[in-house]
Amino acid sequence: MIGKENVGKSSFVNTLLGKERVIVTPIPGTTRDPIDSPLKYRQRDYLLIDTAGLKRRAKVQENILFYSQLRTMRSLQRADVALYFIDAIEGPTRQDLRVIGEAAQAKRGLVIAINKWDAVEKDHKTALTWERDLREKLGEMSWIPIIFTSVHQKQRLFKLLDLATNVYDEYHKTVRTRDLNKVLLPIIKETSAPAVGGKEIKINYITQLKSAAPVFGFFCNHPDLIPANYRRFLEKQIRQHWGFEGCR
Ligand SMILES: Nc1nc2c(ncn2[C@@H]2O[C@H](COP(=O)(O)OP(=O)(O)OP(=O)(O)O)[C@@H](O)[C@H]2O)c(=O)[nH]1
Ligand SMILES: [Mg+2]
Repeated sequence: MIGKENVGKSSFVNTLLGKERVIVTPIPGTTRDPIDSPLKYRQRDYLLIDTAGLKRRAKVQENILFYSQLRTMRSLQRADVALYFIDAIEGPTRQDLRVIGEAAQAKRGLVIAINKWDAVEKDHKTALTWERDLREKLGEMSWIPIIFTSVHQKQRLFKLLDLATNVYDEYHKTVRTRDLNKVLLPIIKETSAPAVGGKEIKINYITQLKSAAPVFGFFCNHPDLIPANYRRFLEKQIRQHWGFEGCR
């Protein structure tokens, strides 16, 4: 559980556990150190790691801000999936987006929870608009699933846990080499990488590599000539065919 101070991370943990395991107050900075709580849910074992919230940019000196972010990144190293909490009243800030970007870089599974959804005045379109705006801000990180929660009204809390579980499973999924080649080679033939300096790029073979995070190897000549946008195109094809929601 990561995110800024006072967004409801500890409240979420308590509600899942069904007891007041960690301290909740309206005062920012309530949680000081990461607190681990085991949880059994649908025959699976979880370890919930409640962390100290990120300090708000405007309120503290640079060095305090730096250490609060370092602390969050350190907790992240211990996690398989990070649940990034955003305060619905406040909306996503630049700081939120930067830390989400760093979490994605750290190759952790990611889910974004917009909490305190109860406190937002809304009609039937609000969630859609909210999600669309956030996805726009996320840009190429729009593979991160987004869910609207309210700890106070116990809305979608176990759904959030299910989503995190799904991201974990996706993270450990292996696509068969045969399927990868059968699906992707025709696509690559149809939309090939642009030739650079008269050199034609030929991708001959694709396989998923053994790694902690999903990684795919594309065997080809001139790999250094493949432009970033063609790599993104291939990534998008993999996501379209095999999901990998919430995985970097
Ligand atoms: N309206 C509303 N308030 C909430 C919700 N979840 C938590 N809160 C309130 O938000 C305040 C902060 O909750 P905490 O759970 O302590 O937040 P935190 O993210 O753990 O904060 P730090 O430990 O400071 O990082 C408390 O007053 C909660 O009652 C929610 O879904 N809706
Ligand atoms: Mg807390």
